Amino acid sequence: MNQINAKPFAYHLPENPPALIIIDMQKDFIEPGGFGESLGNNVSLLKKCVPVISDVLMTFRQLNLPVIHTREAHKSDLSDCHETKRLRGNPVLKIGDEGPMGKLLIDGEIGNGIIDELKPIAGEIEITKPGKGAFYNTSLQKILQDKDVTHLIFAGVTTEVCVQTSMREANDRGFECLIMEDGTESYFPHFKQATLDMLMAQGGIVGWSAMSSDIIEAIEDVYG
Ligand code: TIU
Repeated sequence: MNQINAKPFAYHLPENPPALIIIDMQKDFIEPGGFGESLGNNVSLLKKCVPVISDVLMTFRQLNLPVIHTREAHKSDLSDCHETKRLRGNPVLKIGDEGPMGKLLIDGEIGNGIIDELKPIAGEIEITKPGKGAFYNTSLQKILQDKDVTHLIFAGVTTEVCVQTSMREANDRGFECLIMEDGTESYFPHFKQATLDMLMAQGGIVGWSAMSSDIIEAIEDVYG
């Protein structure tokens, strides 16, 4: 069967394989001393999805399927960072300020890099994005169209901010989107559940959700 066991109903897998879109698995959000913690969050809550995403990533790598990693990042001169974003939340350390892992949310700094467990390898695309959504001011749409990719499997952090925004942007661009239920986390567990519910409501108004084990099983079955 060319489908993933998903909610609110089965997710059809097309002939041209889906891309795995891993959103913002960066030290800045997952490790202490980064942008996420500067906003007052308990960053330890996000760790749970790391081994889950790693398992699915290994499946995509073994089958040579498309993988895209995103990073929320700004230029060091902050020319691509709205002042409104920098000041929002009135954090002690703002975007661009020096923290223990380098300048917060700035491209090229240690803290802005993807965590070691999920580091991109040759052939995988890494996109820097100045917004919460992965399509805003990036070349993601063109990259996917050039590869004839129509289906996207989303994982990463945080569920209700960058993952949800990216999935909604993708849905409006005509992509068939699925979110990996155990491959995403939020600083607010009840926001994670609310987001999953919202995305899937009304017959999948934004898309589908599925567990990593069901994703791996179907992907191996169809593309293996
Ligand atoms: N603060 C928060 O929950 N998230 C972000 O700022 N960025 C992402 O979700 N990547």
